[in-house]
Amino acid sequence: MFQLNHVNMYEQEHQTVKINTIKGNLWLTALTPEIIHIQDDAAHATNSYAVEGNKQEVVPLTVAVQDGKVEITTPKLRIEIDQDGYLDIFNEHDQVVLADYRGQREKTVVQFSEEQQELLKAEGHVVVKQSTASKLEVVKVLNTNDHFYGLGDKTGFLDKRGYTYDNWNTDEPNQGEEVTKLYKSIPFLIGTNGITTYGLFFDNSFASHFDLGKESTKYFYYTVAGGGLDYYFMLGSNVADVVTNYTYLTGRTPLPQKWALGYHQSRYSYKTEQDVYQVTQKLRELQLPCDTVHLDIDYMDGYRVFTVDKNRFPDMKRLLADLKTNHFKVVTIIDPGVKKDDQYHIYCEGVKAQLFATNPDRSVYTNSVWPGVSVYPDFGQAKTRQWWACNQKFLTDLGVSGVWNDMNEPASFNGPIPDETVFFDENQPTTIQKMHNLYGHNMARATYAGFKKQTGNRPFVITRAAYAGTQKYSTVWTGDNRSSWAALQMMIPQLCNLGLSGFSFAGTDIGGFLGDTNPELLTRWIEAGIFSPLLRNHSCAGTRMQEPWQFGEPTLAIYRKYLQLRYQLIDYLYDLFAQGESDGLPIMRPLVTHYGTDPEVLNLNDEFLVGSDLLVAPVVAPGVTKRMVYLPEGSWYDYWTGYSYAGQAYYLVDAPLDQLPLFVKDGAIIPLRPVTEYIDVQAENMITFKLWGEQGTYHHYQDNGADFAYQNGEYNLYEIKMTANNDAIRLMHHGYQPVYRQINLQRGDLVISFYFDATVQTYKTK
Ligand code: MIG
Repeated sequence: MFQLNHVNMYEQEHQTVKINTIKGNLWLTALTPEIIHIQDDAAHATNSYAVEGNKQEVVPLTVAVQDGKVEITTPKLRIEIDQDGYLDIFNEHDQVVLADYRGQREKTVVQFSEEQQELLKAEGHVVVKQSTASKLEVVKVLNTNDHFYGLGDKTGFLDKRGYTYDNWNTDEPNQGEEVTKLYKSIPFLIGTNGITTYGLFFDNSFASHFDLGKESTKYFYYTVAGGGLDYYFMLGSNVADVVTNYTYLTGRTPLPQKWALGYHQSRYSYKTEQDVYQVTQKLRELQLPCDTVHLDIDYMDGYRVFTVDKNRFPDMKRLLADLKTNHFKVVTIIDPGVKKDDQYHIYCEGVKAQLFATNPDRSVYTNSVWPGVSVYPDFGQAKTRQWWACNQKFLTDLGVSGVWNDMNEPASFNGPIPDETVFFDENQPTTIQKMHNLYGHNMARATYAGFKKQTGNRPFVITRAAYAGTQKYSTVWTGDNRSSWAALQMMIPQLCNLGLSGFSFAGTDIGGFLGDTNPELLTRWIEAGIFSPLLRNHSCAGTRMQEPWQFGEPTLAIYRKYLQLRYQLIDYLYDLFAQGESDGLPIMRPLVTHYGTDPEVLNLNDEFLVGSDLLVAPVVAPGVTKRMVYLPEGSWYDYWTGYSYAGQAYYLVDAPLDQLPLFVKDGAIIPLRPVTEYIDVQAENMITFKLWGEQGTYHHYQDNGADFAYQNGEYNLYEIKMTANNDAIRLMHHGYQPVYRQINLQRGDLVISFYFDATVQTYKTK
């Protein structure tokens, strides 16, 4: 075997250690005591789209050579790297957290022959190609009790163990549990066995593949089609900690404009001005709280982006101004595909400035999407992103409040974009193979920048495709789900795993996009989805209409009841978003986030937490009027009746059609706002805090709900402390004018009102 002497086994420069192994150099950088960046030579030279800025903190590091291994120790962990390039990671209690697998892979999955594949296709089967993403391989030891979470929007169940997944952003209308790839590529995995927990983030945008114990029960592996070995290991004492570390690295979901947390009504499409007037009038007439209406592709002139069809929308600006007086915002869709049309300024500008992807011979690459023959803006280039950002002005000038980015995997109707198609990685020409999974990320980033510049407000962007870190710029939805019970069931693990992958602001199409919904499904969907951060009802052209009034009563009344609940609880959600800027924790959380040592919750797919204080156990099957609920450690209260339950037990609870089983943790204080039909920050002068149990403390955040002034201290922070013999309200930070005039503190049915006394800057009872 290759022998290295101690002297040249490693080199150290500050917090980076370069280790000379028989597989080549490994570069290990300690970014924090818990986060280690691991790269090979190829990766060491590249830049990251997911991680922005320098994430390196000062970490006391010791490096030594022991028994032929290099040992790197931080205050939290130790890594041992041997001469063969294998690496094992231990926590401060000397427990192995993650070890490289030393054996050979057992390629156990039997493949169809080419001939068999042809026959299967002839029979009408879709033959799924095996992943070819195999240039580089990372194989880690799998233990009996290991469970996996994260990976973004993937289909299936909460615990990813035993499944395989691919990262290649795909416009996939089938979201069945067996599907391995969807719209987003978030190569981030959380592993836990209840005792030790870690995160692994593979920051490589080429097509990649995870096998989490399907091929073998002894190991799990990651392979990737190109680029270098580039991953981060992060330790945490539980799942929540790992999410905090991961979002420290790739960025946190920023605080949104407050109206964005309201209800959004959408349809493919509200095709004309009259459609939009009708739907908004109906929403108000039926007292259905709503803040936003979405315009799908038919508002454009022949699907040309940054245009309006003048026949259908003769005066878009006036329409949006009218809607604004009724407190409605409008979000418009923008696809990336630019129609190839010599009379169209966007196309002409892009060709002239060389902003589109090209064939290897430098001619502009064309494929086909909604507008017909189209070209693809090359968002990997700064100049394309700037141009795209400037084009948002067309929308903001009309009064558009947010942008919905679709088709940015990117989708193509005329076959996949060929591998050799040239896309740039900043100033370097490369190919679609590297830039494909980054396409939606860079588009959303440009959109965010444009909206921020034009409006000065916190941009509201929704994107379908994403890469790790896109959460910094955009919210996401899960694309074309179905109006089926299976899709409703999958919403919970899908949104929970998106949340654990940094995407706090996520949602599904309420009621289902493809196929026809029905009253019971829509009702259960609004109940289950009422806490999804992005709350939008959307459905496909050609399907049954799906607005809350389409099915009469009792659907309408139940739908209204839950929208009202959402609006009452807006501040609870907004507080979680504010908190999320510093801890990165999502709004919708699987129970494993906080109760990872409880084996009952490791693959609990039909319950979730909202923050840490609300537990939601929706009905997600037809004909069901009772369901079993698992409540974790502690005591819990029924939200509707106040009935108290002991945790770590299963209960059979009533869930008639109009009732969402909802529980509150003992000691929680929940902010409650009077029901309104839209979110009006200006009208906030009274709020109620309700205590569940004997005592609790709560921090409430308030600002103008719109711009970035809060980052300069223009916000208020209130501390509510309720104990057996004393209730107190403390204004911990007062940077936003005004403050609440009245604050009510409630326990059970008893409400005590406090009023602001400006002379002493405190709240007092009268
Ligand atoms: O090929 O814009 O996922 O939400 O309504 C379909 C029309 C294109 C797909 C999106 C969907 C949207 C639809 N779009």
